[in-house]
Amino acid sequence: MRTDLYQGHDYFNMDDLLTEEHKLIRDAARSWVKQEVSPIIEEAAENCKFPQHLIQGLGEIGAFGPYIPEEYGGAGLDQISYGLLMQELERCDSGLRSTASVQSSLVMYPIWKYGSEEQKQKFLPKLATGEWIGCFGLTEPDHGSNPGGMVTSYVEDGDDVILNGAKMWISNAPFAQMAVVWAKNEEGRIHGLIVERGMEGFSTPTMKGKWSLRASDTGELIFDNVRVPKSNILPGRSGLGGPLSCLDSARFGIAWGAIGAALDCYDTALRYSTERHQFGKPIAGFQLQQKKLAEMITEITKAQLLTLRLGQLRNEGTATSAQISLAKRNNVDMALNIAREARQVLGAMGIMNEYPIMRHMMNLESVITYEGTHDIHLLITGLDVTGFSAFK
Ligand code: TGC
Ligand code: FAD
Repeated sequence: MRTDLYQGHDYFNMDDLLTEEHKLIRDAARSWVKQEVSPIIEEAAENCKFPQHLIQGLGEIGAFGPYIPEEYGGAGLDQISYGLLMQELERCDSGLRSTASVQSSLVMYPIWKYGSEEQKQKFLPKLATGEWIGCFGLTEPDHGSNPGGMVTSYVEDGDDVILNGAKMWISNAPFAQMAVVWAKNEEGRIHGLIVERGMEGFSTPTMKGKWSLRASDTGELIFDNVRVPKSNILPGRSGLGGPLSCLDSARFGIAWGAIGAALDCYDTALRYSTERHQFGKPIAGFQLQQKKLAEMITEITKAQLLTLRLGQLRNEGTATSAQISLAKRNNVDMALNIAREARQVLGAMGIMNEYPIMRHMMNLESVITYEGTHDIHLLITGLDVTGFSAFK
C-alpha cells in the first residue's frame, strides 16, 4: 500500500477567492480521505464493494446535504462548499463522491425542495448523518437519456398507490434504506415517491460485472405491486422538471468532483516524472513529458476557474441548467483526457493499482455517461445557443 502523498495544485491562486470556511471544509475532507479512505480504496475497487463503514465519517465531514438548512440536519453551507467537498471525495474515487452526491443532490434535495414538512422532518435528519442512505430511481432499462419516456407507473388505491415497473443502474440501491423514485400517475404525469426498504414487492438486486465505478454499489429497483402510502408522494412538483432540477444539483457536484480526479492524476504523474529516470535523467526533463504535464495543469486551471464562477452563480441562484451542463461536460472530458495522458507518463506502472490513475480512468468512463451523457450535454448547449432542439 502506497502512502497518499497528494497535495492540491492552485496555479492561479484560486484559494484567494475562497473564504476561511471553504478552506477549512476542504482541508478537513482531505485529511479524512487521506486517513480513512486512501488506505482501503484500491481493495474496495478490487472487491467491487462500497465500504459502508465510511458512511458515518462522510456524515461527520458534512458530505451529506451540506447546503440543506441546519433545521433539517444539514450543514447550511453554500454551493462552493458543496463543490469543494465533492472535489475532495472524487480526488480519491468517483464512487465515493457518487455516494455523497446521490445522497445530497438526488435524495435530500428533492425531499427538501418538493417534500411536505412531515417528509422533511422524517427523512432529512437521518439522511444527513448517514443513519439512512437513499438512492434515486430515474433511469429504466429502456429509458436512459430519454427519462420522459419512463413506463414505471402507479395507480391509486384508497390512501395508497400501487407502484409497478423497474429502474436500472441505480447507485447505492443494493443497501439503501429508501429510494426517491420517479413514476407516472394515471394521467401520465411524473411524480416523485419515497419507497422504503421492507415495502412488500420492492427489491434491489445488485448489478454485477462493472469494470468502472467498482467502489460504488449499483443495482436495480424492482416494483412488483408495491403499496406506497400517498403520504410518501412528494407534493411540491410534478413533471420531468422535478427530477431534472435534481440533476442540475448533482451535475454541479460532478463538475467539481471531476477536477478532483484530474488533480490526483496530475499530482501522481508530476511526482513520478521527477522520480523516474531514463537515459540518465528524470523523465520530467524531456519535452514530451513536459508537454503532457503543462497541458494537464492548463486544463485543470481552466476548469477550476469555470467551476468557481459556476459556484458563485449557484450561490446567487442564477446559474442556468445549460451552464451546469457545459461545466459537467467540459470537466469530465478534461479529467478523462488527463487520466489517459497521466497513465502514459507512468509507463507500465500506470496500469498498476499501486497508483490511482487507472482506477480514475475507469471510473470516469461512468462519470462521462451518467447524469447525462457527453453527447446529451453537447445537445443541451446546442439547444441553448441556437434555440433548436436536436434531441428528437
Ligand atoms: P424537455 O422537454 O426539454 O423538458 C421537460 C420539462 O423539464 C424542464 N427541464 C428542466 N427543469 C429543471 N431543470 C432542468 N435541467 C431541466 N431541463 C428541462 C423543461 O422546461 C420541461 O418543463 P415543462 O414544464 O415544459 O414540462 O425534456 P426532454 O424529454 O426533451 O429531455 C431533455 C433531456 C434529454 C435534456 C433530458 O431528459 C436529460 O437531461 N436526459 C439525460 C438523462 C439523465 O441525465 N439521467 C440521469 C439519471 S440519474 C444519474 O445518472 C445518477 S448517477 C449518480 C451518481 O452515481 O453520481
Ligand atoms: P442511452 O440513452 O441508451 O444512450 C446510448 C448512446 O446514445 C449514448 O452515447 C447517448 O449519448 C446516445 N444518445 C441517446 N440519445 C441521443 C440523442 N437524442 N442524440 C444523440 N445521441 C443520443 N441513473 C439513475 O437514475 N440513478 C442512478 O443512481 C444512476 N447511477 C448510475 C451509475 C452508473 C455506474 C452508471 C453507469 C449509470 C447510472 N445511472 C443512474 C444511469 C445513467 O444516468 C444513464 O446510463 C445515462 O443517463 C445514459 O443512459 P443509457 O445508459 O441508457 O444510454
